[in-house]
Amino acid sequence: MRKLTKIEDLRMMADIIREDSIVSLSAAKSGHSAGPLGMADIFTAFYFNILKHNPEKPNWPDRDRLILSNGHICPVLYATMANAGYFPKKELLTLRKLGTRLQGHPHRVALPGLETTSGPLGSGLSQAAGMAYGFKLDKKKNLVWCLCSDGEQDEGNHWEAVLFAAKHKLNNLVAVTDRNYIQIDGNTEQVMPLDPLDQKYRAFNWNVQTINGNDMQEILKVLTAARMNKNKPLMVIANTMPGKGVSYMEGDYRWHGSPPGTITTERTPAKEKQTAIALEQLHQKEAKERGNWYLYHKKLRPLHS
Ligand SMILES: Cc1ncc(C[n+]2csc(CCOP(=O)(O)OP(=O)(O)O)c2C)c(N)n1
Ligand SMILES: [Mg+2]
Repeated sequence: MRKLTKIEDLRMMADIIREDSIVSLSAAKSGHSAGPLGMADIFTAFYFNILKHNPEKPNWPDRDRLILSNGHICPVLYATMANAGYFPKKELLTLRKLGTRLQGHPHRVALPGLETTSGPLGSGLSQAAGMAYGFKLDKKKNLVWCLCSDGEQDEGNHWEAVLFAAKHKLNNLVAVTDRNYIQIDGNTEQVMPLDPLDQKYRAFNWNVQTINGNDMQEILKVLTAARMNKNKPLMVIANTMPGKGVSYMEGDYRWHGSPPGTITTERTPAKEKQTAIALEQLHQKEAKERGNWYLYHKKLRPLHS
């Protein structure tokens, strides 16, 4: 595993992963932008610091399990896995193409390193809770992490898993909610209110932590401590900015399911300029954080440079 321990290195990697997500989405001409950009910091923290995993041995039995329940944000999963060494970065350009291993929703059998096939929202926490329970029965120490979105918590199945995990005191299960307040048709609180989400999980007998999901320091602190989680399952509510890093996407639900170059809003530049502007904005941010580190680790540069 390629481990990064310095906060500035992790921040820079997150920016590279944002750029690579945009490059692959633009090449695909379809797919989801807002969630991947918002979750890039958390994915970076997982694959470059927190997770016990080995890209060269994806089936290593002692690995942690990371389940992506909201499968539609997989462009960021693929960009992170490629940078972590699971497959060549140029394969990111095959996103959503016919026959690719990088399907529009993750296909476990196609790509080594994926733990589940996902896309139907609301089912990932059940899968993760089942795995965590299995590890308990087998007296194994593996940790199960489950990434979920806020919109998918409109699904009843999600809450059945919440009950199950609390009943079995699955302290080896840590879920992270991408609390970006958007879903396909608008703001979550208008479509189907979830707040106060932290109190709901406490009432269901979970431990709860709330973090700024775009602050690397906070992410590392809470996810590192999560390894010591005791007595109950843990929900980390990560407040994130959908579309993080691209000015015309930030906070706008209309980018939930579209790549740059495909839609016009009152905030967007002309369609044909959207990809270039997104990459320029992300690249400037990355360049600021880059310093000498970049020269040393040149091979980690973004796909398009
Ligand atoms: C069971 C199910 N119903 C509907 C969909 C279609 N769908 C895909 S993403 C999405 C919005 C979910 O909200 P969220 O995950 O919070 O969106 P994001 O924050 O990533 O924009 C919907 C309704 C689905 N994938 N599965
Ligand atoms: Mg959401």
